Amino acid sequence: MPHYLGIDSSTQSLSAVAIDVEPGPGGAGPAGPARRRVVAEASINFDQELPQYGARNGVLPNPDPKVAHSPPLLWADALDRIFPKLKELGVDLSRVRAIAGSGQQHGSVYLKKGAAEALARLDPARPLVEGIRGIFSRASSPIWMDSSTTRECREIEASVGGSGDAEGRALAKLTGSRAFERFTGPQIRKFYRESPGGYAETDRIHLVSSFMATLLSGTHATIDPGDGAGMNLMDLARKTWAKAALDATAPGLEAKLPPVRESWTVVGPVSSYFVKRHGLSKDARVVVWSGDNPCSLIGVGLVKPGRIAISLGTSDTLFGFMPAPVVDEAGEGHVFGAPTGHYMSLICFKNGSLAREKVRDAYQMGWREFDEALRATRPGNGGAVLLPWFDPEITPNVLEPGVRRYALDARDGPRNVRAVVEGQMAAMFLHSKWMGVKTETIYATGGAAANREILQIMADIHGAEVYQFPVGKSAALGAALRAHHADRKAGGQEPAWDDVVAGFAEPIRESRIAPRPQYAALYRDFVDLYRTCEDHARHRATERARALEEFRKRNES
Ligand code: ADP
Ligand code: XUL
Repeated sequence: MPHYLGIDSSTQSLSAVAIDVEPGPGGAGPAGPARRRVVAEASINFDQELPQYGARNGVLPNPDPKVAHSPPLLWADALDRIFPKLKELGVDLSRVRAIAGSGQQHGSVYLKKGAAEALARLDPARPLVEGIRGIFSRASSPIWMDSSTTRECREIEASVGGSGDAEGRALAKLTGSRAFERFTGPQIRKFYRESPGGYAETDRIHLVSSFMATLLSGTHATIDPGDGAGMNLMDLARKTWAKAALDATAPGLEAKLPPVRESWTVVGPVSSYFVKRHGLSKDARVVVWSGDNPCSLIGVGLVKPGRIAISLGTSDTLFGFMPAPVVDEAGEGHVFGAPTGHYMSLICFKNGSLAREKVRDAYQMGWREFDEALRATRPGNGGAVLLPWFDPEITPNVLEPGVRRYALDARDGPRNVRAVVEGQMAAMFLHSKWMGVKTETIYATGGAAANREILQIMADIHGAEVYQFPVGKSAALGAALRAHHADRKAGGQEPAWDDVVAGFAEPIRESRIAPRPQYAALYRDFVDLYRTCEDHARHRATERARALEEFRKRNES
């Protein structure tokens, strides 16, 4: 039976999921669940297994809380090390027919001229990182956690929409999102401004996703509309680079970007390095990689409208399938391409798992004690609210970090634990209203979706039933399913997405967590209360930022 491989290069780890799919008569489906199975799942945690790159939680420490970069060599090293792990788990790599992948979104990698040539002549006797050290024109990669480009965001919005377009509506209409600090366009503009020499030396700018596919194939890979939409550079409707956005970002940019191609594009066969070093077949296809959220959309089977998923990973995201793009023009939401060729809506919260971990650690708890604290405290927490902005927050947009507590004693561990989770879930509920989806069912994924106490609060606050999945690594699974889909397309078939995801991306029926009706009214009140706290904190933050600006204007020349 052929294997398909999905690899997810995320913030804190790199994971792989290998699946088996029986082609069925004549190579087409529908193949039932018995003929489809996950063969192996493997993972490399960056902090634990590759500490020599100096990252913490996958990110390079920086004195400026707004700056977040990672070393691209770390991702490459993890890619080189995942194949022996899969082999140890019994995966016959020579049977892999296609590999697709998923990357943390928005992050960018800057390569010099000659990078593809260097990749094509790598020595398989030596580790990948040794052969690629010289290909970068920028040593580190800004990632999605970076929020240091507010100036560039405003410049790009004004350039595309004119100075009257204070909310970036024109850019949102064109690209699917107003300008966001972590998006690739503003990051590229900052690099161009701060390091014009480095920008000039850059021959190609890749996303994490297309960089990883480039390593695997030894040729510059294309970008798909799922990840391309996270750049503030792609015309969302046309799925091509948008001239107005390119011009607003940096000169000569189009020549440095790979083209946008559909999510089932085959980049080429796997490079001879991976064939010789790891025993992959020389015919194995590398399929264009996408973003982790678009891949998760497939990995939880959201190939039709009507349901949403919440991913509780390093970031918390809430997303849903969208048949045609409906943009949140003035808002906090995004529209990305979906790997099916349609669209998806998404909102992203930066203070996700790491915020829960910070609260857990502050009271010397493990996840078991964290769960006990949730069980020992009451829904609504007596009106306590915690705004968990340990780092600058994306949704709502808060650039000055700081945890805010209302009616909550910082010394009270159990109530702080409940408050962080209730605050996060209330924020998701409030900020997802623009999507206009009536949420009756939520598919939960990501590392923290293993935690049923957290999911109960999710169910109660959203008033929706919540399901877990057998494969926790939904982004890697979604990538493996995309590899299967693209391989069949390349073989001349038109596989239906329902059939592609069948038997894999299905929730565990018995995992259902129902919303508890006795708390419905209480949580409606709680969401209102939460909103007033958020408004209060944001109002004060804006006031302070203005006062600071005023102070600097008057007193620093
Ligand atoms: P990413 O793919 O973004 O690197 P994952 O989806 O693998 O992240 O999720 C990793 C996170 O899952 C960890 O940071 C951790 O906080 C969280 N996690 C793991 N187990 C639990 C648990 N039992 N309860 C809550 N959170 C958990
Ligand atoms: C989505 C986002 C994050 C990253 C990292 O817009 O910024 O979810 O994709 O997972």
